[in-house]
Amino acid sequence: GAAGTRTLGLIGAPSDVAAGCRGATMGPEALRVAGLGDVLAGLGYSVNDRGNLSGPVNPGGPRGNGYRHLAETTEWVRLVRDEVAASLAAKELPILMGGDHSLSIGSIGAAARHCHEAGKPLSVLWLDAHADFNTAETSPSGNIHGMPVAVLCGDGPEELLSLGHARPMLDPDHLVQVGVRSVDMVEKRMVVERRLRVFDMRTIDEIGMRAAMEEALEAVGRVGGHLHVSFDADFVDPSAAPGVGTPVPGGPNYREAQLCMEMIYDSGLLGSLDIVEVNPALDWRNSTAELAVDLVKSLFGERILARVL
Ligand code: 6HN
Ligand code: MN
Ligand code: MN
Ligand code: MN
Repeated sequence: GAAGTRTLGLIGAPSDVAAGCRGATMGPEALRVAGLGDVLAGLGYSVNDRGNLSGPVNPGGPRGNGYRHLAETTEWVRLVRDEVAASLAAKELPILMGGDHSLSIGSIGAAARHCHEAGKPLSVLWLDAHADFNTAETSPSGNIHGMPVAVLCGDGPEELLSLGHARPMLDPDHLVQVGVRSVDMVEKRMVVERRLRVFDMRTIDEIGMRAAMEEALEAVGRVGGHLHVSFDADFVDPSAAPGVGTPVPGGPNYREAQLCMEMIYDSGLLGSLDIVEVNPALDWRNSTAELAVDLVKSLFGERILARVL
C-alpha cells in the first residue's frame, strides 16, 4: 500500500471564493489544529507541510455571466495546480487542504498531467453529498464549487478548461462518485446523459457501504495507476460533520465513512488526496476537522487492532 517512509505533502489553500458562504478559508488551519500532520507522522510517514498558498481574497461579488468569482477562482485553481504539481514532482503524495471544492480542478488537473507524462492512467474517487456536475447553464447558484466535476470532464468556462493539459482533463469513465444525495434538477439530466458512475445514497442503503466500496474500488482498480481521492466533508452525515457550508441529511455515518477510508487504504491505490469544504465558522469546537483527521488516519493505514505499515 501507500506505506513505508513515503513523504506526504500538505498544501493549504485557504479559499472560499467558489463557495456559497464564507468560512472554508479557515479549513487548512482547522485541520492542522486537529493534528493532521502529527497523526500522519505518528503513522510513520514523513510529512512536508508546504504551508498555505496566498491568493485573491473573497470580494463578495454577485453572479455574473453565470459564475460567481470566476477570475478569483481561476487564480486559486492555478495556484493549487502548480503547488500540487511541485509536490508530485518531488515524489510526495500531495494532500490538498481546502478551501472549497473548486480547488480540486487544480489538484486533479495536476495529477492528470503528472499521470499523462508518466504514461499511467488516473482515476478519481469523488466522496461527496453532491455531484458537483453543474455548468453556468444548469447551476442554481453560480457557485463554482458545484461545478468541478463538469470542468474536469470538459464542460465549463474557457478560463478553467485552459488550465488543464488536455480536454477533458479526466476521462469520465475513470471517475466514481460515492455518497451523492443532492443533485440539482438539470444537473441530474447531465449526470445521467454523461453516464457518470454514481453510488448514490439509495444504492448504499440497499447494498451497504461495503459492497458499494468494493464495486467502486474494483472500477478504479481496473483503470489502475494513480487514484486521486477527493473528499468533500459534506460526504459524511451532518450529525457527524456539521461544519460544512452545504450540509445534506442522510449521509454515511461515522463508521460507514471510516469503512470507506479503510477499504481505500487496503486497495493500495491512493496517489493524491483533497480534504475540502471544512468550514470552521459553521462548526462546533472544530469537530468536523477532527472527524476529517480521524478519517484520514484510516485512509493512511490506521487499524483498530493492528497497524500495518
Ligand atoms: N460542494 N449543487 C449546489 C450548487 O450550488 O451547485 C451545491 C453545490 C455544493 C458544492 O459542496 O462542493
Ligand atoms: Mn463537493
Ligand atoms: Mn458537497
Ligand atoms: Mn479507459
